[in-house]
Amino acid sequence: MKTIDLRSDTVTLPTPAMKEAISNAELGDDVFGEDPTTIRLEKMAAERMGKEAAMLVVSGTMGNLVCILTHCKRAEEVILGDRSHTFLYEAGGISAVGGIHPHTITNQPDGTMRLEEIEAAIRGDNVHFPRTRLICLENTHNRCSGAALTLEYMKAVAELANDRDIMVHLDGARIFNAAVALQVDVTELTGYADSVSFCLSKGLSAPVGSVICGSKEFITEARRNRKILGGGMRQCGIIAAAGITALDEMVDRIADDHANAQRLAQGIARIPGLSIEQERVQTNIVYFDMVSRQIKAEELVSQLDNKGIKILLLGPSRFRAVTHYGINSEDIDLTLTTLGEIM
Ligand code: TLP
Repeated sequence: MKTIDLRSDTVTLPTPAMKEAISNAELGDDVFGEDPTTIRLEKMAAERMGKEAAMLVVSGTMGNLVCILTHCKRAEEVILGDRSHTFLYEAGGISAVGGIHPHTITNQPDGTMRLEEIEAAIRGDNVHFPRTRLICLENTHNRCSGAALTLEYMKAVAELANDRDIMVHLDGARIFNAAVALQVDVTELTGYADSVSFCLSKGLSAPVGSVICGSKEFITEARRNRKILGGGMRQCGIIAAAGITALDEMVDRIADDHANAQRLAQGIARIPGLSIEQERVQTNIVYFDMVSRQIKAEELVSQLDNKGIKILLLGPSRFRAVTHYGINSEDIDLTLTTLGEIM
């Protein structure tokens, strides 16, 4: 029986082409700057993101941490959403490692932070205050229904930041999902950020890795911060090779994941006892809720699990299902039938 694993797009396994690329990868020691495959991926990633330079890192968490460490010194402040991945799920790394102060602002259901709230959060010059150095955006926004932040919003934040001499970092773990959903080139979105971190190992299906992108100067400094974190890798062409295949072959098919997420959301809307804000489903992430009192949320998850279907429980009655390369439309239909039967 096939497991239908909808817990995350991080569960995707490498494609046959990636495995082949991995086994044929030309390798060297990347800490000496001598791994040709990593150099190729970094050049390609920088071009795709419209930035001067790029650097491979182990994970999205490391990507955000290295970028934020590179922008901010100790006791400086970063403005970020209260539902952002960096605030919720990165183990407090920016404070623990960098002594960087997080200033959270409410994330609206569409993943934005209100501009006037960002503006009000920027500190004046006063000895009592930390200095505001950075604003972090997340696109797509994981905890906010996988929402894609629009070009207009990204531009407005960038203008606000530029006026105040503040940098913008983009957690673009799923930036290609945003570009596909908005039907824009990814560089149109990344153009509004000074640094970007994007993941190879989510919707793009590579086994490991994220890439950070920015100016040459920024990436040179980031290389030192990655080293501090123990993230200097040797023959990481093994990882980069799959990343190159991911960028070459896996971006366009993301539209299928979005179509499957729509199919799932539409089906869930028809199942009594479940509720979903269907209009919020824009990309590959589907949140829905249990409203029936006849079955507990944990019970639904475990009954699905017994039938080989995995979803995440992310609150007392809130579920998340994420579509990806390992999921096709029949899997969605089987999930819906099973959900309907259990409910
Ligand atoms: N998100 C994971 C979990 O950590 C929640 C998931 O399953 O969605 N930024 C964003 C927006 C993310 O969603 C994630 C991972 C990361 C950063 C961190 O990436 P990794 O897991 O590679 O450290």
